[in-house]
Amino acid sequence: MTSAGSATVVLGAQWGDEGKGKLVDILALHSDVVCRCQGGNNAGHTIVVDGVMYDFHLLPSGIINVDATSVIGNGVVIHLPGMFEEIEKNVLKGLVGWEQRLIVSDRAHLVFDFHQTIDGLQELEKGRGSLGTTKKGIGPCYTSKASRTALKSDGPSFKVDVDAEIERYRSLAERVRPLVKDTVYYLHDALVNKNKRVLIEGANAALLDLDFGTYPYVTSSNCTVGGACTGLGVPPRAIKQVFGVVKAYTTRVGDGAFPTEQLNVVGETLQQVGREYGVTTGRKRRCGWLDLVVVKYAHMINAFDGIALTKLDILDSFETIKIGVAYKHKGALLDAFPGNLAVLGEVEVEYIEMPGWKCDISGVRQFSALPVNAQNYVRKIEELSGVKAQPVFNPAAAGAPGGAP
Ligand code: 2SA
Ligand code: GDP
Ligand code: MG
Repeated sequence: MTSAGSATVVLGAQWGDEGKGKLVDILALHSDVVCRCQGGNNAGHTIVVDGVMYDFHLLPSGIINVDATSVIGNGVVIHLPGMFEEIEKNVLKGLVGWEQRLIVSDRAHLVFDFHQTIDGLQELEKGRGSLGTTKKGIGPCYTSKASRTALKSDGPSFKVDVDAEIERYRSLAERVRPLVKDTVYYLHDALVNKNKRVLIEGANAALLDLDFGTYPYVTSSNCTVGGACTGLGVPPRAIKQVFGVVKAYTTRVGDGAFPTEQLNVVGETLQQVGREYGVTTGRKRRCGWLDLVVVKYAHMINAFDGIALTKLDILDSFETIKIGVAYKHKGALLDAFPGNLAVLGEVEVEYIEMPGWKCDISGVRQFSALPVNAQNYVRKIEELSGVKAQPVFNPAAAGAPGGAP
């Protein structure tokens, strides 16, 4: 649970889409402030409240909680048209009172339409070597930020109507102005003077981290715990808990190495039963067995206090279930997750195999009610990762908001 005067961080421990939105929605009930610290509207966080499915991209998933303030921090890159479209879409679904509880950092950088155009053109230019970005302009916007100059817009196949774009953003600037605040001071005051419970919602995931992920097949922000500090101005000491969200198998959307990927009926089953489609782009996600080398690597960087395990029910039909436990390269066991992408692309995965439970667990709400083979699967993840793991059950049945479909 979140505690007063401190921050709790929720992070993806794989390649994203682990179900962070679902955990954030649950923890937001015990939080006063819910923040996004990095990324932009490339992210797609799904939550289900009272049978209504909401997908958040830029807004913190906690915006649904009428008792919490939502903060879009300095580390986030904001596409204003996208943000207002997202708000309007969710208002139609029942989101109320957001004007009173959404704060946008005065230091956050803006994604312009031309950043998105450049993102698309760069992907096109790379052809078969493309990264599989969401084309939301995330990379080009962070590039502009890091270069400390306006992006040059005189590429050969690219023309910007600067005046028209500025005019369009001028009117959006008026709409966003009432929401803009110095969120660094706001959060300092909330934590230090007001003893508030702050929840930080990571976007994307460890293996998509610009520094620690499978570069260059990564996003352009730090999706590991450091990003929570730099993206909000919250000191490391304020962080009291870090939860890693782990899906019971692995998915990846976009290109890049994926050692436990199953290009067979196993992968197809996970994709279909798990309804693994990108929330932002609608792309089919690539699927494979749980990779503990990845989870342990993410834990090493983030020091998780606990693992929140999601989508265990998607494994219901399997006779046996595999877990990747080690990598071998050219016959030798590796003692680390390889930083070299060529090596990662060549590793052989060593698996352990566990018996499946072969029954429907989607209605289960507590650990002790899980079939013993499902309990064993969770315990094995704990044993191999060295972190306490807790399945995230759908709380909707117990009368609380949130949870999986
Ligand atoms: P980008 O657009 O520059 O951040 O893309 C770079 C890489 O990061 C991956 N990425 C993601 N991976 C998983 N989920 C994401 N959000 C959406 C979702 C994705 C979607 O929730 O489903 O709808 O396709 C996300 N955002 C970025 C991306 O695939 C590239 O590999
Ligand atoms: P995020 O980006 O980490 O927030 O995750 P996404 O929202 O992109 O993808 C996770 C998907 O899995 C969403 O559609 C969730 O509703 C769904 N989900 C989360 N937990 C569970 C679960 O335990 N069981 C099932 N069946 N679906 C789940
Ligand atoms: Mg997602």
